[in-house]
Amino acid sequence: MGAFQGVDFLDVDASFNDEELLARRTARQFVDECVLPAIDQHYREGTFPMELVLQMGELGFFGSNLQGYGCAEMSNVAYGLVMQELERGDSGLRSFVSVQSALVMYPIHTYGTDAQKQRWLPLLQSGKAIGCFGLTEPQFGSNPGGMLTRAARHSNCYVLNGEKMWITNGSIADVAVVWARCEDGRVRGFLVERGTKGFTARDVHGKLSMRASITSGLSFNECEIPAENLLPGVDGLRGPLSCLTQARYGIGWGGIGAAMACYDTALQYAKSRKQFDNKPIAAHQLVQDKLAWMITEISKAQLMALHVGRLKDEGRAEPVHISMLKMNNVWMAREVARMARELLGANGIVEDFGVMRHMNNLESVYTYEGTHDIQRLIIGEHITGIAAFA
Ligand code: TGC
Ligand code: FAD
Repeated sequence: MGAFQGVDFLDVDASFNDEELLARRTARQFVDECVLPAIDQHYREGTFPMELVLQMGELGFFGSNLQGYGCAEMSNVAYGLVMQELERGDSGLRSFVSVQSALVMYPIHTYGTDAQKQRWLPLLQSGKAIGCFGLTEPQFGSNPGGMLTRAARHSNCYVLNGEKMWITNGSIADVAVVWARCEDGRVRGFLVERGTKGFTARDVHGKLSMRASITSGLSFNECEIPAENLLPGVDGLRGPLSCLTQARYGIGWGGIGAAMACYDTALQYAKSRKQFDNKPIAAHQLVQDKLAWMITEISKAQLMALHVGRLKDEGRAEPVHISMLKMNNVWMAREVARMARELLGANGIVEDFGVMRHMNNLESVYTYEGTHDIQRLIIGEHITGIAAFA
């Protein structure tokens, strides 16, 4: 397949400023030169490309839309374009950056003490430390409010007991942002450092999706956390849910990247693959119908991402806007990946073309950060005023 030239049917590029185009160019080049040559092997072997972490730190990808502490202070649109390009490489790579930035740096930046910020943010920004975010439990996924993990206050510490499940970067994290229910019934966030007695992490094996990403279960058994590791700036479920809003925003852009990769591959393939009378399959109406559908959906997704990004930069994006962005753009990417796989025929199932890797990854993306149907219910609650979760 030829080099990726971008996908921009509606000239959305004209709406990006120089800073945003530079961020995209930097991430695009990084993905082309460093990610794509290595990703198939990592996916096959079920390993995360750790060798890229420090480089991503140097390029300013971690916490890039946050202020201070060495962060790149990009606009939310520029941050989104970085996430788009990373997911054009692989959803696992974008996941790593989402977790580090939106689920670990964001809560420390927004709810942490000065000492917590000084200690962790420069390390996380540079990639010298890795973070993870523990909200989901074996029995509580879509409904984190049911969590069983408990934090009991002792004289100078909290004692954590419980289990977290499906945690990206769990076993490689230097610091885990863990959400637990306190004795007063309120959910609070804690910074749990690697090596803390009573804290263990164990990887999930046998994944057929997100193979180039580490996913772990976390266990807390009479795990003593110094009292100063509590995130003091928030209590209640609003704490973790506000972090999800940040991460869902990045995923909304990331889906475009995975879809672009699949569309670009399918278009190039359809123009070169010949069947019946030595004509390219792109000459058939049914094939053009699929390609036209794909580019239309990608273009709509780009416009929504750009609009929500501009709202976020103006401080006007509501969580429900971001739910719509995540829901639509990941659905779109999953459909585009499936259609691309179909257009490649048998070649669609081998690793060389990448579409099946994206397709499998997108099954996880469709489910995590709030499933597609949970985003739908969030929108439903907003427009009707009636919560339909229970
Ligand atoms: P509810 O009563 O609606 O809300 C409780 C409090 O939270 C506030 N709130 C939000 N704040 C900011 N952003 C949001 N998105 C918010 N949603 C709600 C709300 O205003 C309220 O505040 P307050 O001050 O009045 O107390 O809570 P609920 O228990 O009814 O939950 C509603 C529901 C189902 C929407 C929520 O539980 C939900 O979003 N569930 C989905 C769970 C989820 O998304 N889990 C993701 C885990 S992390 C992950 O998947 C990482 S993948 C990482 C990767 O590799 O990329
Ligand atoms: P369930 O909640 O059991 O849902 C199963 C099905 O039931 C879904 O289709 C869902 O839409 C549907 N459903 C549930 N409730 C309703 C309802 N009220 N109405 C209609 N339908 C409903 N979590 C973290 O905390 N941190 C992480 O870093 C993290 N990383 C992840 C990485 C990967 C690769 C994956 C796959 C998951 C990760 N997760 C993480 C967990 C993820 O957030 C959960 O899987 C997700 O929230 C869904 O929870 P569940 O899997 O328990 O599904």
